[in-house]
Amino acid sequence: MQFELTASMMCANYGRLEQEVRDLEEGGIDSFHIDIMDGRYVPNYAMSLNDMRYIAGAAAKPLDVHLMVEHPNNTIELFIKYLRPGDTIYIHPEAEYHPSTTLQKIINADLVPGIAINPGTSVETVMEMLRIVKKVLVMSVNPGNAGQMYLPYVGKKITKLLSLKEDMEFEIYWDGACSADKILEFAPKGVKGFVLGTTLLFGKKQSYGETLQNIRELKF
Ligand code: S6P
Ligand code: MG
Repeated sequence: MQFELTASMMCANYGRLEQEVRDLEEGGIDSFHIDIMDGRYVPNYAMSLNDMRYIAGAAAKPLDVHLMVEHPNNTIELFIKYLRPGDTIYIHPEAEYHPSTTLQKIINADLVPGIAINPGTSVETVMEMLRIVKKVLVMSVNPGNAGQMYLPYVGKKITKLLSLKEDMEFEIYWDGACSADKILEFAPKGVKGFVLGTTLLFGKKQSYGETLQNIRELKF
């Protein structure tokens, strides 16, 4: 079964960041998920521009930049500048007065436009944007931290999005507390990719390569 696996780099070991990037790429990761936080939209800082810039320079695989910041339209050029065609930027629509203007900037820069949907945000409130974006990042935890519990009511929202994705031409990605049972349940239904953090990938005894191979060999 084909699905994408993305490494949540806020969970990486910053004492050996370049080696982390290399180990993940050699282990078969598909992309790097970069959680940018401003301490206002979410109560945390996690990663910032320089972290993203460093990983962009070290990585051959694409970046998947998740902006958890207020009014990303004000600062998005800072991020766009260091990204390559094919990299993705997700914004949170409720953090912006005119989210489609910000999405257009992402499209104009030859990047992949995405929106991230919080657990408490309904599909109906982002409906018009589903026609603009190529990717929808469904948050299955509240944004701000790694290592949180999965919020089960998010499953119903994924079912709704799955029924819209062909017509509106977007793909669905999972972010938050991603475990093997979630991949087993949602990959066959059509969820295209999964962000891996502390639940499945980081801080384990086995190597990234072993973990990623085990996930790819899951029996569906
Ligand atoms: C949360 C962030 C996520 C986390 C990811 C970590 O604000 O957007 O990308 O980094 O959820 O994974 P885990 O398995 O520790 O929840
Ligand atoms: Mg994220």
